[in-house]
Amino acid sequence: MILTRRAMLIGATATLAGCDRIGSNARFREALFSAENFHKWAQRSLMARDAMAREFRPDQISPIFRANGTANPNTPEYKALWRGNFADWRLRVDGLVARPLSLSLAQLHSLPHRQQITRHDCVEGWSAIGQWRGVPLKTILDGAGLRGQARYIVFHCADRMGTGRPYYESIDLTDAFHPQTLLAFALNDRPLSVANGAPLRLRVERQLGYKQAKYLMRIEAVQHLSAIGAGKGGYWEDHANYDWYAGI
Ligand SMILES: Nc1nc2c(c(=O)[nH]1)N[C@H]1C(S)=C(S)[C@@H](COP(=O)(O)O)O[C@H]1N2
Ligand SMILES: [Mo]
Repeated sequence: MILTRRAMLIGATATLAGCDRIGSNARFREALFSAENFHKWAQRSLMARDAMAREFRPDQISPIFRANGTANPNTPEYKALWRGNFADWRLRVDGLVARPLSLSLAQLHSLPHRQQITRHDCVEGWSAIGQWRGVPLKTILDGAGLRGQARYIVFHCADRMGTGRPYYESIDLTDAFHPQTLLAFALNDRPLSVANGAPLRLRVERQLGYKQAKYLMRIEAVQHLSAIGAGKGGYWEDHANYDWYAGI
């Protein structure tokens, strides 16, 4: 099910113990040894990945949080939702989940919130500090109930890019369950503007700007990324060879 660090370590230990019973030749021992090294390495990097992104003070908030990429999806569907103040917008949560969800903004507002002041770093060479408020993604995923095969969470957005293809992004479960990973509906104490991703965007604070998907419409739990878009896990990964893992 949900891959906690503890569960992974228990799994790794069980595998090693199981292997130990299977054989004792030199090559096998060598493999076991390297598996053990791998295990230690994995443990260290997992711990590092659990670390919190730096949070800032209110007086450090950037006066303007510039918009980048799509500043308005401008599709007939999005315009209709915007005109209705997003009352008819729904976030779909589906894929490898036990209970598919369809959540209104009001429902998201009624769930426990988290607020954090973090720095956004765009690969194009600019940064901005903003205060985000939203629902931890974990809350939503726990509500939907991830199935055991789920390995990635995919974020489908309302905007289409120059190629006509929709923007999308994806993250692994370590990032999805990180306490600072939010579905954010407010920036600097105001509802998200259209330029910054209204009505809802992802904040995955230990990743670069292009992972912070705006204009969320649908969250999908999948086992593999290969079936979506060109299969590299995100719009810029597909079209500009950006790294899928943009951890900082
Ligand atoms: N749906 C969607 N999400 C997106 C983009 C986009 O064009 N469309 N651009 C990405 C990039 S490259 C960055 S740097 C940030 C910009 O967020 P901002 O417009 O709030 O500054 O959003 C990311 N998420
Ligand atoms: Mo970016």
